[in-house]
Amino acid sequence: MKGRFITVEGGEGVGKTTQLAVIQQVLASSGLECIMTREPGGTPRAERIRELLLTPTNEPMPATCELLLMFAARSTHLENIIKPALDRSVWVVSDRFTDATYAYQGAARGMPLTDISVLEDLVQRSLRPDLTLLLDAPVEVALERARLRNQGQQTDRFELERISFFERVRAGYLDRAAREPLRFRVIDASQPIAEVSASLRTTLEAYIAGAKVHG
Ligand code: Z5A
Repeated sequence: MKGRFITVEGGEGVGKTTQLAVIQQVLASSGLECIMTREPGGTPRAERIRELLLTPTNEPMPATCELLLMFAARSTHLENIIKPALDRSVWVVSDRFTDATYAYQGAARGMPLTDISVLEDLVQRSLRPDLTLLLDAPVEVALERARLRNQGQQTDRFELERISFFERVRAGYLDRAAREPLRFRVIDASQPIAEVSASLRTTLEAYIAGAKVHG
């Protein structure tokens, strides 16, 4: 069976990192070799770009610079980690990918979606995720979780944004999910952790059963 490219998306604090272990466990118990990775990041160079993107500094970051850095990190991540794994028929799970760019730099920051689409084609050619798990919860719920988790830690550049920014991120994600219902599965992430895990498990097991039929 060929490898599949799965992305996990959702706003700040919605619970993606918490649920990655469940996803990994479902894949492993189905006998599938997989790698877990993240964006921005996933390779040493891309992790350095992540630092540039997340660390607040006195120099304002133009939205265009932010957009290009996201795709610069994605390019090295794709060529050095994601594509080689898929070529070896390994499944790849990425904590965020290009839907995050459409939601954050597009819907929230206001960069034209047509510009994002041009960069997507340039960097990814025809590669798109096979399955996207969108964890969705009201913004106040997710930000409160992030706030509790971040106590005593340094705030990153995105965490400095207002609630309206994260409302636009959420709307941007839901809009993309509505446009691509075959690729997206929207998971209600406002539930307790165990219930979100159970929904993810059921969704993923059904997807894997289908993948085993199609090869
Ligand atoms: N970004 C972008 O702008 N454009 C792009 O193209 C890409 C990214 C790829 C990366 O930050 C930032 O880059 C991100 C978007 C931007 N910024 N924002 N916002 P990151 O990777 O550091 O942060 P993140 O992706 O937003 O993830 P996060 O803040 O770490 O949240 P999370 O992984 O979704 O949540 P969590 O850490 O699993 O859970 C948060 C807390 O809630 C934690 O204490 C859990 O124990 C708790 N939790 C989790 N689930 C539950 C439930 N169900 N109930 C109760 N409590 C829960």
